Amino acid sequence: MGFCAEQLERHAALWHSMLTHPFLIATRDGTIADERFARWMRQDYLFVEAAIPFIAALVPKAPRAHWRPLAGAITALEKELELFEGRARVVGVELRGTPPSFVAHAYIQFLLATALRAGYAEAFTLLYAAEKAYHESWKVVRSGLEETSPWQPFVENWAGSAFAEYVGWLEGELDRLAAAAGEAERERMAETIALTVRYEIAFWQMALTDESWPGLEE
Ligand code: MP5
Repeated sequence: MGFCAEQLERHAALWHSMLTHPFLIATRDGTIADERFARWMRQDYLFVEAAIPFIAALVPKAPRAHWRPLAGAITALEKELELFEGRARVVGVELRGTPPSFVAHAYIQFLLATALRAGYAEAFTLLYAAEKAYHESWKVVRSGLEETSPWQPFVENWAGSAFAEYVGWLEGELDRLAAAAGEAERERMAETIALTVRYEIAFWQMALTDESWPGLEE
């Protein structure tokens, strides 16, 4: 069994909590409150923006063969930002001007710190885990979302075949990096997967509940 399959099995309970999160279920069922979905849009827009310097910081550590796919990922992220802007216009949401929530801020710092401080295999693990998490999460939404929903373009973006292919590439490369890593590095990679999935759950939870900072609630 490859590293990715092994880790999905090892952290099955965490993946299950993520994929059954009430935010995803309510979005799938069309019962998500507009304000909650708007909160996710505003906060995820900040996350996607931060994902660009995250990937850019991976490039100097990456093997030459990864430069083109990583550059492609940056281009895709710019398009994704346009997707958010287009959807926000359609539903009348102001994307800009909201500061990051505590959870979004923490997750973004985790992204950037990992890119700058960790080795390539560990940072690539974070990229894989975050992309795999969104691919699987939006497949849950796709399984019940009405065709006419304004959120269908998000489904197409993350649950569609082009993204599936990209996640498949990440998986194959991560399996190879893990096979070449030593025991201690492989363990850090495994921890990165668990931590990333915990952040993903926290992010859905924040979108569902609030974007305040601890101790500063009104
Ligand atoms: C992704 C995302 C997917 N947009 N937001 C969170 C909280 N996790 C993962 O990453 P990308 O870079 O938008 O494909």
